[in-house]
Amino acid sequence: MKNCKSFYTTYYILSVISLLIVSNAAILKAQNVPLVNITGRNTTSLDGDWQIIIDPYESGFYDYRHKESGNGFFRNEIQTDKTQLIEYKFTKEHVLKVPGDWNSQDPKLFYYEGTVWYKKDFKIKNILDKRLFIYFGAANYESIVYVNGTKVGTHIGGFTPFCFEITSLIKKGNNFVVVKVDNKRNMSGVPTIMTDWWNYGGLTRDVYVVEEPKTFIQDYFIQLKKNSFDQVEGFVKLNGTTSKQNVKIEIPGAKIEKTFETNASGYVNINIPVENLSLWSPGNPKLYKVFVSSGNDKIEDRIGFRTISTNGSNIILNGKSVFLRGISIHEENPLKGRRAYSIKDAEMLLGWAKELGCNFVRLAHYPHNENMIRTAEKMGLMVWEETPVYWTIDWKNKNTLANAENQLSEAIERDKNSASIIIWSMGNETPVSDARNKFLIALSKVARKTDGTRLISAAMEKHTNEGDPLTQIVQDPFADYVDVLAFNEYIGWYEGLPVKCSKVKWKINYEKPVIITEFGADALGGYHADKLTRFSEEYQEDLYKQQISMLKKIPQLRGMTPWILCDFRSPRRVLPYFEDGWNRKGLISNKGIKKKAFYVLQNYYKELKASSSLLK
Ligand code: GCB
Repeated sequence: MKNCKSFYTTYYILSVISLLIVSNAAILKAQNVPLVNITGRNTTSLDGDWQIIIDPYESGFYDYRHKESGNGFFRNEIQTDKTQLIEYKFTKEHVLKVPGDWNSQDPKLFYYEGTVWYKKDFKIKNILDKRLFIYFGAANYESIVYVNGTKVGTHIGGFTPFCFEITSLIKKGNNFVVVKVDNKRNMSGVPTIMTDWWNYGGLTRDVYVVEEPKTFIQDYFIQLKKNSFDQVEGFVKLNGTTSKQNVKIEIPGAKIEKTFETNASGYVNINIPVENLSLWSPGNPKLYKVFVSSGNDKIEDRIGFRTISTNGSNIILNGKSVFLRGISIHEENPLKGRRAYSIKDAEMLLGWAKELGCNFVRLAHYPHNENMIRTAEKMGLMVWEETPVYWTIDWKNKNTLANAENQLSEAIERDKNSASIIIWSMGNETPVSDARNKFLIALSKVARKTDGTRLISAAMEKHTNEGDPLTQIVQDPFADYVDVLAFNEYIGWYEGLPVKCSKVKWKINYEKPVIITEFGADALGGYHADKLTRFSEEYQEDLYKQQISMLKKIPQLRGMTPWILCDFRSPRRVLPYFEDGWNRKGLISNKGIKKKAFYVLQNYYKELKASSSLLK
């Protein structure tokens, strides 16, 4: 009992100290400072081994009354006196690799959903005349960051970058960062508790310390003006100035050099006349070197220039109609059964898409890492980028909407200079209701306001005409707000057998381009049977043949992204032997086997490329 009392006294004192640290942190007013083009900046990588503590009860965060104590794992855990009670310790033996999900790195963490604390020591040689930031490519789902024992910020959302200023906390020499990463699902989150993909937790993408001069280039938007081939438009935004500054933009390959003057807060809209740019397209993935400079700061980027619009039911790329030969992809390396994060992962996945004959990929169901976007851009693949507004969102909850808007804004902030991205998707398979319509309309307004150059869509649902089950229609008020009408359908898998495809009629009363964002069937790679046997490669092959014949009859059809390039892990897929925790709709198995349906789609895409007057 006595011991117990002294324990609680110590505990109380620790909590008070911690509270002081926490309130001190509040004074910092840390906020996310989005930095465009992270790889073009002066960075030190914090990738590699991070020490970890697995903390399912969040003891490092809550006290025994479940009150936020801030007590614990972010503080320097060095024991100064043997009587001091410390019940936690980061050790060299308990480490995880960053970038990387925790599930695939330690069998104990395979199904884990909760908190893991990460710690990394780092050195800063010189702090004079610099501003320092800590940048996370992404961490799923909620992260709290502490530097040298002080809380610097919180971020919600598993797929977009966040960055905090740490200048005032850094000492010359040794420093350390601790991050509490929590991937617990919740009903008001984005996504919610129900998804058909693995809830990989952890510091899943690269982490950097970024060094900047006092005034630096935080953000820029440099793209062709909507529907124009002779004007580049956008803005440059400096951070750290209170007076007007000059900003120079150079594109040596296009003989462009122009200087602008910002307003006193460091912001300027730009407009540059251009001539004869070599336009980016799948057949010509031309990227220009672009330099943005101001004062002591200069950033190099590679930017492609193209236009994208619609006209009636056509999608117009650089003035010509284009058919989107696509495929859907999850951000997962199927051969390793883990999150994809590296350039190599991106080259493997997108290389398979190229082999399939694609000029377009749907990066489902959340913003993928920047390597995917930049590799797609280099390879000449157009991209559909999506927010994790998926299935069962808490439509009436204002915080949920703010969260979704924030995740969308962060994705656009990061990728707005990428020629490959042609469509922002507001979400996937969200059931029509007033509250849902308002939610999606609000999101689409954010997208249009932040980026007036690209198209907007959402993977919607199709419906069946009442009284006539074979007539398929799209009846969704949100269709009025999109540029491209996209929907998923599983005729022949969740809905009847493949032969049903030959019987249905489509009545789509919109003069807008139509993309089928999903169709598919599960097949276990290497399992062969007749074409009516579920889970066989032959069933999936037949389904693809029947789907393609059916879809060709939709007059407004301008593209498709069947579900999906590779088998992917999903805890919903519990059927022994055939599924074993994998969604088997991949055209490529998790062992790298190309299933028969791969070749059906490949042949169709070859045919389209050879015969079509549409752009190749
Ligand atoms: C869908 C979802 C996708 C699933 C897929 C399936 O409609 O959009 O996330 O994985 O169906 O396999 O059921």
